[in-house]
Amino acid sequence: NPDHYHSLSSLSLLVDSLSLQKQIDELATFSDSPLPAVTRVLYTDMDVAGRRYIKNLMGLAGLSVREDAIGNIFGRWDGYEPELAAVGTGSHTDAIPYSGKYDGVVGVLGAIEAINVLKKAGFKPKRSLEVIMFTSEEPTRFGISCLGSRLLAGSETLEKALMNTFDSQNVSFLDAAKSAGYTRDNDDLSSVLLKNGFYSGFVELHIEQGPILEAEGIPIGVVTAIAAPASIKVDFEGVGGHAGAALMPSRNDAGLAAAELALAVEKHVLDSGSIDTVGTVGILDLHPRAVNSIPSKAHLEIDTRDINETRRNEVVEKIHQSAIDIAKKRRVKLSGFEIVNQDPPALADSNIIKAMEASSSELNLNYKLMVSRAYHDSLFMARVSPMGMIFIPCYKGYSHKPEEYAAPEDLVNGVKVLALTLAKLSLS
Ligand code: HGY
Ligand code: MN
Ligand code: MN
Ligand code: MN
Repeated sequence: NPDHYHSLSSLSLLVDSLSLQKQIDELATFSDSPLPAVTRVLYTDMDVAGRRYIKNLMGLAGLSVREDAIGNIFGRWDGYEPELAAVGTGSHTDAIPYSGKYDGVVGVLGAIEAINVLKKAGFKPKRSLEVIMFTSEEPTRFGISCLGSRLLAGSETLEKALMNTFDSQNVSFLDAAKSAGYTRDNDDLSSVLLKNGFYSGFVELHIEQGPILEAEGIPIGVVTAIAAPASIKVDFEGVGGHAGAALMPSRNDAGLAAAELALAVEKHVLDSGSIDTVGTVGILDLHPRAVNSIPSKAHLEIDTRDINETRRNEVVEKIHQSAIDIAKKRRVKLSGFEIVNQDPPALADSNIIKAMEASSSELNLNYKLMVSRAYHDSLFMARVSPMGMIFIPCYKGYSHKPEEYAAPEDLVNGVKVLALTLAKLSLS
């Protein structure tokens, strides 16, 4: 019964730290930016090379591998009661431009290593264990975060939207997927949706991407909730003109409208009344992008989040109002205001939290209950399965930049807690 988990302290869990580090370093070489920076964007050649690498490791771990229509990769270890709902674990291996080699990767390579560790320990799963590499967690290519897990969790709107989604080079999602060998047979993506109850539980191992665990010297984070992310695309249009000859009263500068909105994002976030509200403008493109030409177009993309959904939605509303006010004041056209995603937060499942706490304690590892301010595929898996996340410390909390780093002993601890948690959930 799930309200307590079998003590599995008899299992001797031996993590092959050297081979795990070698895999992390090898996977990082599949990158469109020179090391130590990693860039691996959905359906590019480097992404396809990374996928091949992961499928090979899943095969070597004795997992049976399958891929769905958009390239979510599943590696299954059949339990002795294979008809029961399986226990899932996994993360992503796509990497935003000029980022690091641990974000997401730790939860995919670490999950495969956790399987190897349990096999070496002679563990026999009752519920099958399934490692998932989600097809793309980062919003880089199509602006859609957690695209793979969002679709798995059954988003009809996304299914339809993907029929008419293009990247910045005007390549359609379907053509990009086909170029990577997916959606070959037909454009029907409904097969991707997971049946409810497909997993009895889902656990993701991830670096904290924040400084708390390292600062407090605590080796394991047990995530209780994942913050609510939202992203917005905004376009302003003015008449542009000659940067020298047009006098100021006659200008309606789209670039300055965007700059003012960016500062308005910061203002609304800081005025929210909580340190938990965050926001930034990560993309700001000006047209025609010439030093002596008044920008006639400005495109900006905003990321704002909060642990509290209502507070986050209030900030989104205020940003929209500011965009309208700024456009009027500066006599530019607000030619686009698209809320790309405005997701609710997710709560971890109390039983899975208990299993992660018990596993950490059995391994004599101190742990801290904490919220994830970054989003993850677990945010969407929580919609179709009880969810849990295990954090390990990362150097100064650095992430989404080449200095991202997790120490070998932290990787080993994370894999051990994941392995023991999966074992407990498999027997529950
Ligand atoms: O942006 C995020 O929160 C995630 O790391 N992609
Ligand atoms: Mn029992
Ligand atoms: Mn990330
Ligand atoms: Mn991640």
